[in-house]
Amino acid sequence: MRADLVIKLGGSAITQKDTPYSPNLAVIDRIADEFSSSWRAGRVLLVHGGGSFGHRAAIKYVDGGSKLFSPRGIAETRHAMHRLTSILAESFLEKGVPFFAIDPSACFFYEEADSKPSLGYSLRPVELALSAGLLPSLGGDVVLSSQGHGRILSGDTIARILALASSARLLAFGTDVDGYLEGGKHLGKIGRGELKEIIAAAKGRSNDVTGGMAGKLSEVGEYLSSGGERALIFNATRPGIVARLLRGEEVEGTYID
Ligand code: IP8
Repeated sequence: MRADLVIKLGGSAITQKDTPYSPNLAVIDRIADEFSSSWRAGRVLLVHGGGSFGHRAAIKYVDGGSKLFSPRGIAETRHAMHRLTSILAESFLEKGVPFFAIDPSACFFYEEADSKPSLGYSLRPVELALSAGLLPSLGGDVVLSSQGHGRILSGDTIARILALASSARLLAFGTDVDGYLEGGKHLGKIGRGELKEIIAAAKGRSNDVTGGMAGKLSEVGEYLSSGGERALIFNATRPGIVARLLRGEEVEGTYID
């Protein structure tokens, strides 16, 4: 499988994080418009986060980490992500973009022995969707474990796996901030050698956005050390950036390579 670009749309950009189950339709519709003008079939993979849908549902049931033991909780979380995915699909399809949702819960799974989770998956449906001229789209999800429970699988992890599997030129994380912020200003570039220190600093800060940022930067670290080429953190709420990424242009944000 070969793709140029993997774009993850973070829940902070596409939902209203503080209002349960509410999409940010203005941002979703604008991004769908930008895909409609600038997307070319066969080269882009889309991933999205859970925001006030998946996280809202899961928070009632997770065990303090990422496990869900309640069948009802697993099913509700899956359904919450399904609702958000449907909203995205409607918007993209209305603009003529063949958004093709692939449920990670149906192609990712955890095999666990001695409480060591190992993530298994088949990306063949993603590959086939790409070659069929569709826009494959996967959301963060709850996926099932061989031990009989569910586990939250972040869209950030899915995006990293897809970028590595498709030898993408760029793994781009869209958030609601302008990149990695240090002292109120965003850094235009981070070298892979600086990443460890920056992740430790980001983890030490307590607000939500930074917590999310530390997770993203850790995925970027794993991506680069597994052979990934280049990653980006950008602001998906700013008009025009997604269109420029789709056209292969440089954009504002924090590049990490
Ligand atoms: O927002 C989380 O995905 P993320 C998915 O990409 C669920 O971390 C189900 C909470």
